[in-house]
Formats: sequence, structure tokens, C-alpha cells
Amino acid sequence: MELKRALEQHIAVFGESGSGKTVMISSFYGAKQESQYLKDSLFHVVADETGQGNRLHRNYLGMRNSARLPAHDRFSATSYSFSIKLKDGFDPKAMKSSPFDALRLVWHDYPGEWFEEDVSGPEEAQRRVDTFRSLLGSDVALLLVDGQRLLDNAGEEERYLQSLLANFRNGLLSLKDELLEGGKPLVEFPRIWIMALSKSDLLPDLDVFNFRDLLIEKAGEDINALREVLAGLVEGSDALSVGEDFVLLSSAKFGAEKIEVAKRIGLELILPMAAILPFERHLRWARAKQIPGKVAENLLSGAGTLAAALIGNKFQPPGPVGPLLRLVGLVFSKEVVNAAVQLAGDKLRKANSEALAKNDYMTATLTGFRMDLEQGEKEQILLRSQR
Ligand SMILES: Nc1nc2c(ncn2[C@@H]2O[C@H](COP(=O)(O)OP(=O)(O)OP(=O)(O)O)[C@@H](O)[C@H]2O)c(=O)[nH]1
Ligand SMILES: [Mg+2]
Repeated sequence: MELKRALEQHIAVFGESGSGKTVMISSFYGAKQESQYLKDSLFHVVADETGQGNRLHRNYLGMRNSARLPAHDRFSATSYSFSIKLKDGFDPKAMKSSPFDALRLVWHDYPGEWFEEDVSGPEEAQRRVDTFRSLLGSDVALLLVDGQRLLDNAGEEERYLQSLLANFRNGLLSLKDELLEGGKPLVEFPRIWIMALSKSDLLPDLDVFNFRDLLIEKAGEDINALREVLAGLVEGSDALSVGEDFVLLSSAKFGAEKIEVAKRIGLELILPMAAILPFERHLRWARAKQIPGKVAENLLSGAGTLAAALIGNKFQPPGPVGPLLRLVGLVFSKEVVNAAVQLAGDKLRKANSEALAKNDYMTATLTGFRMDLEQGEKEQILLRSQR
């Protein structure tokens, strides 16, 4: 079989110690190994490193079966690579016309201590910079806001929120000189910074709008300040969303005697957010001419292929294309991209069931991801930027 590119999406997760990073990735991965999931889903999620996958799975089983929490692994920044493999039964013809035949998610954990505290020596300082560099290829970053800490500071949440955001800001500033070689701003950099409430099960009355309002009311200035720092790191800083998207997450319901891993919130949105949000957002910015050329090229290189896969590879002869669309993908006509961008609501559901009927699993999976995002908004656990 002809070997094609995997569409690879990276996501960076920033969270302080105890904010729930390890539990989250364990719950994300473990849930996808449950027999019911394997049966129902169109794809399998497989850790590219077997040992790492087993560790996450074991963490999950420990929680599910014995209410045992994963050990803290402070300071250990790790990247996890997962392949999203389509289940057998897809139509090889549909696959053949698809511009890629696999998806991959790379998940980067960045420990918040490296923002909170001074590093212990030059070696750790170097590791901190190297780790940050390794996640620069991520399109999406999640900034974890710890639900437990919000509860602990009920009524004066600003105390926690302002210090959290100040830590992130100062951490980034302290990395700046080493990140920017010769002071040159970065082209490749996460441009969508989502505020994510972890442990949202502890705040059952808070929907995503309340979460947004709380952040804006109690720490709006700090979000602005963080945005300014991030803007100072990147080329084309108009193409940047900081604190404009919000999501609620919970990895399980934690009781004294049991941990109910089936009661998750928002974890099903992680793959769709990583795969689809950048596509939608980058095209929108490109159309609004918010991106300078070099940046556009970088951001849009995958968009055309994703557009084609989303609408089921209805390839069209390349008519005259403008410069933007030439970047989006040489062979993709304006119609393909427009059709993909505008796919929503009933049209989206129709495209999804048509793809399913044709056993075109790649299109079905990607349209399914977009439906997940719409559903997340309906359930008020996700709020996407309108910009
Ligand atoms: N209620 C609730 N508690 C959670 C959730 N996720 C994690 N916790 C609690 O938070 C603790 C810390 O979670 P971890 O995942 O270990 O945190 P971490 O971010 O990996 O922390 P470090 O390894 O120290 O960087 C867990 O032991 C749980 O008690 C959640 O979704 N809901
Ligand atoms: Mg951890």
C-alpha cells in the first residue's frame, strides 16, 4: 500500500502541580481501551510507545477498580504520541482518495512548577527550555484552571486566578530570551490558548459561560497581560486567540471510596479540539487577512488536506486560485475549502451519515469530531471564540 502522511496534531497542556494532568491523560487513554468503546468507535487510539500506553492504562484501571490515584510525577514533562487508527471495515476506495490515512495526536505535558518556581540549576533550566521548544509545534494549548483551587478560594477566586496567570506570564517572560534566537519572533507557536477548567465535577453548577464570566470578572486584566506576553513571542500576533475559548473538563467523579471513571466531562472534546479548532480558526484568520505570508504558509499547510477529507474528497479540477488558496493546498479549489468551512448543523450530520453509509471512516471520523464540538457547545461545556 502506498504510504501516506499521517495528519499530526499536537496539543500542549499547561497545569500546575496537582491540577490534574496525569489523571486526565490516563482517563483519556484508558477510556479508549474499554471494550465498549473499541466496539462502538470508528477508530482505535493506540499509544505509539507501548510502555507509555501500558502505564496510562494501568493508572486508569487503578482508579476504576481500586480507587487508586496515579502517583504525582511533578516536574516530569512528558510527550505522549497516540495513533488514531481507523477500525477495519472501511472502504479502501474511500481511503485511497483520502489525502492522509492516519491521524496522530501528540500530547505535551508542561509542568507548572517550571513557571512557579525557580529552577534548581542550569541543567533543569536547559531542560525547561528544551521542553518548551518541543511543544512549539502545537496548534492548541490548554491552560488548566484547577477547580479544587477555585473551590478553596470561593468568593475570592481572584487570589488564585491572578497568581496562576501571573505565574504563566512570568514563566514565559523568563523563557523569552532563550526561545527567541536573535530576538526573532517565532512563526511556529501555539496560537489558540484555551482556558480549561479541570476537576469541573467539583463545581456542578458552573457552566462554561459562568466559567468565562468568572475569569473575565476576576482576572480579565491578567488574561490581557498574558496575551500581550504571548503576542510578544510570535510573528503575526493578530493570529492569536488567548483566553477566548473555554472548556470544562473532568476526568472522573472522585468519591471517598470509589472513582467513577465513566463520569467524565469534556475529555471527548480533546481530539476534536486538537484536530478541528486550528483548521477552522486558521482559515478564518487567513480570510480576514490577519496573517502575514510566512505565518499563513505555516498555519495553512494542513488545512487544504483536512478540508478535502472533511467533505469526503470530492476533488475538483484546480481552477484559477488566489494566493490564499494556493497556500491552503495547491489542488484544492475554493469550493472545497468553503464547503468544508461551512459544514455545520444539519449539513454536517448529513455528511457524517453519508460517509458512514459509504464506509468512508476518515470523513466520518472528522465530521464526527465537528459534531462533537457542536454538541459540546450545546451542552455548555465548550465555548469557541467568535473571532
Ligand atoms: N474531583 C476531581 N479531582 C481530580 C480530577 N483530576 C484529578 N483530581 C485530583 O487531583 C489530584 C492530582 O491530579 P494529578 O493528575 O496527579 O495532577 P498533576 O497535574 O499530574 O500533578 P503533578 O504530577 O504533581 O504535576 C488527583 O490525585 C485527584 O485527587 C478530576 O477530574 N476531578
Ligand atoms: Mg502528574
